[in-house]
Amino acid sequence: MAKTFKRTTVTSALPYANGPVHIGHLAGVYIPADIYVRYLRAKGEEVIFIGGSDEHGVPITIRARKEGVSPQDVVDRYHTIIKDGFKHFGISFDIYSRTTSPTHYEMASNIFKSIYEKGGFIEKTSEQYYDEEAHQFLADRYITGECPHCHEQGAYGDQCEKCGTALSPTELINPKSTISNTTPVMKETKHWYLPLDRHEEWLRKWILEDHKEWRPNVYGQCKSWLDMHLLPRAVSRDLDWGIPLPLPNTEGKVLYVWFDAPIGYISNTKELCEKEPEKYGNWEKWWKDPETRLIHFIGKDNIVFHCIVFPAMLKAEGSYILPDNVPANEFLNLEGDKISTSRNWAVWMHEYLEDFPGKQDVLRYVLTANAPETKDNDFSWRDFQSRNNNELVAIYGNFVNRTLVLTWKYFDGKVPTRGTLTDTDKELLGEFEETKAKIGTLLEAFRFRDAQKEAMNLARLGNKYLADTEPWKTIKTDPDRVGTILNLSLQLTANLSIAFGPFLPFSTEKLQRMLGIEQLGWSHLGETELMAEGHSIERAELLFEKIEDDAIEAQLKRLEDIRKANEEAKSKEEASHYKAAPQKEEVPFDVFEKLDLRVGTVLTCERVPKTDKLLRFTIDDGLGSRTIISGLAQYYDPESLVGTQVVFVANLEPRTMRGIESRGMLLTTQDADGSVRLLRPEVAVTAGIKIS
Ligand code: B3M
Ligand code: ZN
Repeated sequence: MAKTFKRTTVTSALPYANGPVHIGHLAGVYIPADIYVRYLRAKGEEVIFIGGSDEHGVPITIRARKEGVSPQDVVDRYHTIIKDGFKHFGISFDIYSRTTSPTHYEMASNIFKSIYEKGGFIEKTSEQYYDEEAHQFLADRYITGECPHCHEQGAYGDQCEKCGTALSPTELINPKSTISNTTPVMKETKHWYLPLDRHEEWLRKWILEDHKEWRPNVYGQCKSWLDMHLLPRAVSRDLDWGIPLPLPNTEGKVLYVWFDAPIGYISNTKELCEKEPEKYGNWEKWWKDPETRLIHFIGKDNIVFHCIVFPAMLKAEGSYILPDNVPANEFLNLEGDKISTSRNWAVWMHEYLEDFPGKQDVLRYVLTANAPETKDNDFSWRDFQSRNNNELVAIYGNFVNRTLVLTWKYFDGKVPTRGTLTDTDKELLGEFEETKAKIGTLLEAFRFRDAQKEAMNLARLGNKYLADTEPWKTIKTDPDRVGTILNLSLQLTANLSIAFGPFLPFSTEKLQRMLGIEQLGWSHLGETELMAEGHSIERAELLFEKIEDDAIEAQLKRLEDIRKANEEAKSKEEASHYKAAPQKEEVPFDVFEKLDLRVGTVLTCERVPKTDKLLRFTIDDGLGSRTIISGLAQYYDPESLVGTQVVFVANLEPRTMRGIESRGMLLTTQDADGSVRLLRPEVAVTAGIKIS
């Protein structure tokens, strides 16, 4: 039997404060979490929604070093951008704090100490790379070298980005410290480990038997981790950015970022409860009372930390509850390609808010409609436009607008009286109830995409109802009947404002204002008399506006520019790693002499019809003229070549291509970035001159 709970603690992954938040984060974590929390609040449940920035970890120190600023500067900058963005986007956290807060330092240290005192860690000494010039141990990311697999130079100590293999720093060939560029040495260091192997047994039962209801992707990932057996995991690091290890004689050591970050959920709860005790009560009830249900919203790359490592930490500490569910999402792609912060291949939340002011709900709607709940999904700007124009505007917005406009036109903006109901009317009213049950069930199962679809289906029914009853015609013959139709349409409109409430908070607020109704709780969904007869409504304003092509094209152009810039950077990068091909076998001079190489002058040059690549040259070769076909059409404009000189092999056997006999071959070179160039003499020479 499902357990009943008194209250719910909802957390959403703490984004690293070393870059802004993009649509992948929104679709995967923050929008679903926000929908869920808004739904619980609308039901009047006791719920708390915790967010915050994750401000530790090596990537932040690397970024700071690159920019020549302190890690604190980096996290201050991004924490503000992220926090403000969430606020404008309507992610309704009860608190959005950060892991550099004093409350968090204290909480993380205390939890570490508590586990330590209970004997929950093991200590191990191992050898790790140390930079003797910088006097510090090197995090994996601070070591580069040659990949033992693909022999790429510049592979990192934790991964080769070229072939994707996970590495450990000792596998790198010829390792170098990225701090001093010197060769690091091995040195002994002591660390504290969480012995996950000791937790394996209860984790197996707790997840694999007691939580079969978890999403298949989450359950499956946990199962494969557990089946591979768990090993002790280090929870300390030699680093100068992080929470100092709260043990004597451990200078230079900090808590591993994945140890402190999830504790951030607890610290932020404490900070909030201490700020507003009347509203939220004691923080401990949100984390220690077995009647509290804990839900973590995260992306799929964080599953192991939230389902295995963090629960093991909490269990080792002993006084905390464990998560009841971890509805992790898969990834969202952008225009068919993986979202990437380093390649700037993303739609950033703060930029969207600038480019589409007031359209938070549109992005919320589209990202929920495409939520990667069961598999990776794609965001495209064309789909964004069409979901806005064909669904939000044409279905929901259109129904609401027609209802409000007609109410003004025929009834002076007052809710008309309801007369006898027809079968069509009764059918419509029946749908309200049903929708309520359907949306509620889906939301409780974390199926946000389908839940939103149900709300839209209700709006669809509204349009169908108006099309079937045709009040604009009936008004001439039976105005009382029109009163009934619009009364019901207004009831439906009020219902839609509740049904869409968790998904589209901005439009809901606007609609409820136009309808002149208070914020209506979820329990009112399904009611058929929300709008009292005679009640006045405001004049209709559009809930959604059409998005024109130019706005979409501007976004596509931006992405196209980024794609081009990335390609250029990539070929430059490849060129910088270019390795000359090994030398071919030696040949005697007389073999070389057999080749007849000459300079010629281009007389004519044109594209070979119906080919992409071929150019047809007529060359003055000193003896007369000859035809040569060459695959240069992608690199040269044929007209620009007329009159220039080329070098060609004169005595190559003729070849026929596309029905044209080519006598000889032009000499070219292809650079490491792929660009092709003709070889020519430094200054013009007589046509037909031999090369030797
Ligand atoms: N900052 C990883 C991430 O943003 C990490 C999540 C922490 S949740 C406690 O993907
Ligand atoms: Zn490699």
